[in-house]
Amino acid sequence: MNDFTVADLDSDGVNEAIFGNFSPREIWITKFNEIDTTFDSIKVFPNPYIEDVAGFPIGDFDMDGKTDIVYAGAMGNIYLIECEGIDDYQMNWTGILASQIPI
Ligand SMILES: [Ca+2]
Ligand SMILES: [Ca+2]
Repeated sequence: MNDFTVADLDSDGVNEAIFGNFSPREIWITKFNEIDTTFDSIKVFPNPYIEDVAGFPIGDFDMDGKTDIVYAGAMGNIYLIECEGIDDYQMNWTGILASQIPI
């Protein structure tokens, strides 16, 4: 588990946790369950590339009112997950650091 980060990602008053899993390499978003005080899995994003990832800056970087979550991989890939609604998350953008682009 990598960079366990807790925040209310969908602004519903209940905290989510997002973290990276090493084997297999995936990003997990979970939601705090107030009844049994554990985290319930909401969404798992497999890494498109075999690389370790770290993050997770959280904000509304494109100012559209929906929370954005960013993380980056060891090979220079950058990923952005956006919260589209309560418990609804989509990977909306991926990119690569400029120094990694072949010229
Ligand atoms: Ca929430
Ligand atoms: Ca946004």
